[in-house]
Amino acid sequence: MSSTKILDNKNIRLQGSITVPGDKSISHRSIMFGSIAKGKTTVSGFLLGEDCLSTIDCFRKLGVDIEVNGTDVTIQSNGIDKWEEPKEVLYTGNSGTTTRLMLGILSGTHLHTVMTGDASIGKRPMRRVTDPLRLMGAKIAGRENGQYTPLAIQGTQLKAIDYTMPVASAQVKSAILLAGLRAEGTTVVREKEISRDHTERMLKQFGANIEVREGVVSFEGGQQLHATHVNVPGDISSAAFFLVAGAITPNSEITMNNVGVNPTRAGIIEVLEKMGADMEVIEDDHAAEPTATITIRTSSLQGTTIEGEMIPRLIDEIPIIALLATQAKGTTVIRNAEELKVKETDRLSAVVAELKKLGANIEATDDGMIIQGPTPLHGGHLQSYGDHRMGMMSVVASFISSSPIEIDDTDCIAVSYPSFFEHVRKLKNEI
Ligand code: SPQ
Repeated sequence: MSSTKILDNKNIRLQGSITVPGDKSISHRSIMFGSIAKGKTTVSGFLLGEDCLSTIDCFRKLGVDIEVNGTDVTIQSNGIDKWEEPKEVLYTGNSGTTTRLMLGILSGTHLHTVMTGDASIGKRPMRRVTDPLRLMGAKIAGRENGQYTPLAIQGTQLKAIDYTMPVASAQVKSAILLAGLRAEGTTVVREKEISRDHTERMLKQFGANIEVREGVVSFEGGQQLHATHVNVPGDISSAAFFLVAGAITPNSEITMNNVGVNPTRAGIIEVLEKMGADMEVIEDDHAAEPTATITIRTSSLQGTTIEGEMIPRLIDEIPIIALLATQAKGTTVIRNAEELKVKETDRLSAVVAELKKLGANIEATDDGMIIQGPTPLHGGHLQSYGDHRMGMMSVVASFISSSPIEIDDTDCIAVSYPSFFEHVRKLKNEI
């Protein structure tokens, strides 16, 4: 396996401030919306992670002119009606967001396209998207009746649907809404638990008339998007690793500015507050996406229960929250998190297996885990499973382990946080 790292972080503390990279979900959407709209869209704070670069690559293959200059991106598009039929397969890499949202977008175009991704994408379920899209009239073919990539999409005229979501998923909701842009009639999506709402916010930002009320999103098809400027805030899912690192590593204090704190993403802040973390959150911007400056210090933590509507608001943070819980006094119970089984890897089994190797008292349940703490962790040899969030969780564990931690395949961290090790070096001080 490539990029094995042996981390000996005994006797360190974390001190200082960092600016976490741009939000992955919003960065993807900025390229998608900017490519659909006719004209020039500019983006600042774009995440140069591998997943978002895959999205750029797909739209370039559709003939959209996209220039990247540091974290500034310029998208010059003639609009969705003028996209070119790509001669090559669209490669979505490791990105579930790219794959699922593109399905929704491409279904309503005039184009034939084929999409595939890496080995992990090849195992992630797509019927959750292809089924509702087929109800809209989409023509999609793929392995196991459209469950797995590679997927071939023959664009066609779509019709609107009124859809009640069987799982809380922003990717499913967004794929339907993006297909709805090209559909005849009013598209309605109903959610029992609210998933991240970046697509709804960005539709408004690009001038669409959309109604959002108590878990029901509806809007009229055929609306044009208008090119604009998108300011991408820092990714709270990336900040989460340093929020937990700061709380569990002795003698630490970390400040992060410009962190996106959209309420549909900010579950980890509520959990840290409930667990008694020494933390300050100062909201600074109320633009399309709210942001804050967050300071966290070494904390004395209590176990808690995380379940229900909270789960979609911190779904990607559960691996690092599990590590946090090993250092909290008492029992932490995580329930209703079965969606973790279909991420880049089965994050439920992976988290339990890896933290057990370090001596954590953690057991898997059908839909979550139970963790008893606090437990001192020792070193060990961990796998990342090629999953960026598992890789970063293992690195943070090394800040409190009594002996070195060896981690296989840390290259995958570049999927969402290419400057992660640089930030670790910046914050790390030997005591
Ligand atoms: O894009 P991908 O690979 O699915 O990335 C993940 C992640 O950990 O970064 C999930 F594995 O984030 C998803 C998130 O879990 C990104 C996302 C989005 O941008 O809409 C929504 C969530 O997925 P879902 O399945 O709940 O809709």
